[in-house]
Parts: sequence; structure tokens; C-alpha cells
Amino acid sequence: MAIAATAKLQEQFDAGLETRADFTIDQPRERYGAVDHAVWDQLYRRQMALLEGRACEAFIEGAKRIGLNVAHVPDFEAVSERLMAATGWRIVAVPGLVPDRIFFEHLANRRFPVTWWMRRPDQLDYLQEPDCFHDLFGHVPLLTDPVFADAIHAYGRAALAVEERALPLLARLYWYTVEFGLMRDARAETGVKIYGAGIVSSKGESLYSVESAAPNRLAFDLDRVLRTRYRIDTFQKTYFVIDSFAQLFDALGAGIAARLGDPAPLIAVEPHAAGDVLASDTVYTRGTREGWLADGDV
Ligand code: HBI
Ligand code: FE
Repeated sequence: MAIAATAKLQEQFDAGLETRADFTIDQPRERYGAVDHAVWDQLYRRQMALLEGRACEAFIEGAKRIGLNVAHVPDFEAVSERLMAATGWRIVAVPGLVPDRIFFEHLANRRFPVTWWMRRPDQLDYLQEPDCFHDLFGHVPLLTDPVFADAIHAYGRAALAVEERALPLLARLYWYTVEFGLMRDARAETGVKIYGAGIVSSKGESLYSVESAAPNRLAFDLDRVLRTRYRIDTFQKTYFVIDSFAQLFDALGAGIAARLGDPAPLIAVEPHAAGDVLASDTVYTRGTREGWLADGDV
């Protein structure tokens, strides 16, 4: 994803927030106000209540294990200590989205970049850029799961070897798994559980992704995902469902190396629209497409 100098990033540079060469900063704890802590507490309580029974066990356990169940923005060093003990990962504070290669470099060294600032109360239900709640609550709990942690580490390493022209394909894979992935779970009423960070950090999509009849839910397939476009400003038209984190590990490491070593064939073909269902798809639920934006398919 090309990193425009986002308004938020510029605002911070103007405010004298210096970043190191790897775009990391020390968590500026003195910059959190009572409102920031209140927003964290409100979002944490609301999402955990929604996610019981909807998110995979590893997420629920992970969130508690790293100590996110506090009424204030967590201390990044305290979270890193617990995370390090679990899987050798730690989190590093960043001002926001960082350049792709920098991001991959951190993941390849078991460092997860976490935006330090919190959204405003009027952005509670949605904001375009990832904030601290999206990154820390959405992405970090699953890094306590050894297999998922290895999958993200493998992704970082494989991504560093990918050519610039194939980065949009890589972003699709990350989007349909790490951000908006579902996992099969026979014990769940709907047969699926949530693991994607973009879903668990969103009130609306925590419900929509597992309970709405509108979207498609298809078995995860690496080539299919690499060829499927996505929108960043609506709920997903299609969710891809993995069987296990072991399957994700294979796809994010060896899978990327195999398929994007020479990306030419995948770049040459016309991508599928986000809402397509193909004859070759394993369909768990075929969406009613209800409420989809009338402006055609992405
Ligand atoms: N930077 N801080 C941050 N967080 C991300 O999730 C992120 C990023 N830079 C690039 C990036 N993600 C993309 O490469 C992935 O979404 C594929
Ligand atoms: Fe994210």
C-alpha cells in the first residue's frame, strides 16, 4: 500500500514527534488524555462483549493474556513483556502506517508496529486509518498463538522478497486473512469464527461477518485470494474461511514464495471482483448481495 504522508502523520511531525529510521517512537504516554483512556475502555468492553462466541478462542485468550483488559490505553512495554514470554514477539510504537518494506522488516524480526494514538470519540465506530485500538486490540492478541505468530513472521520474511509490482497482490492476501479472515469452527452456530483484525476491531463488522446473509463465505484458496480485489470503505462482499492457522502459515510463507517468486502470470490476469462467486469456489454461504453498493463491483 503506497504510504501517502497521511494528514495524521504530518500533524505529528509538525508537533515534533521525531521517529527513528525504522519509523518507531517511544510510546508518548504523556500525550494520552482522559478522553483517550475512556475511548480505549469503552471500545475494549464493547468489543469483548460482542466477540464472546464470535471470535476464535485464541483471540479471546490472547487479549486477556497480554493484559488488554485495563481501563486505560495499555503500556506497550508491559504488553511486549507478556507477548515476548508467549512467542518471542514484541510491539513497537509507530506514528501510523509506515512504508511497506519497513513494515515487513519489523514483522520479519517479530516486532509488530502499533500506532500509538487513539481515535476520537466521534470516530468510535469507524475510521479510515488504523489507530491504537485497531492495531493493539485487533492484531496483537493472536500473536500469542504460536502458529499464528509463526505465520506473521513468515509473511514478513516472504514479503521482503516480493517485487514492488506484486505488492498489491500481497495486500489482497493480507486483507482477506489477517484483516478480514474467518476460520471454520463446527462448534459455532454459524460454523465460522472471526480472526481478522479489521473485523474484531469493528462493532458493525463483528456481527455482519458471521451473521449477515448478504456476503459470500468461501473456502480460502491462495490463488483465488491473490486474484480478488477488495474495497477499504465498506463491509466485505466476500469472506474467505481458513481451516486452521497451520493453513495460514503455509499460505503466508511458502505460498507467497511459490506464487509471487515470478508474479507475472498473476499480474497479467484480470482480477475477480470482490463479490464474484466462481464455479471453482467451495461455497459455504452464497451471499444474497443485499445492501451492496449500487455502484457495481469493485
Ligand atoms: N504500517 N503501521 C502499519 N500497519 C500496517 O498494518 C501496515 C503498515 N504499512 C504497510 C502495510 N500495513 C501493508 O503492507 C499491509 O497492509 C499489506
Ligand atoms: Fe490492520
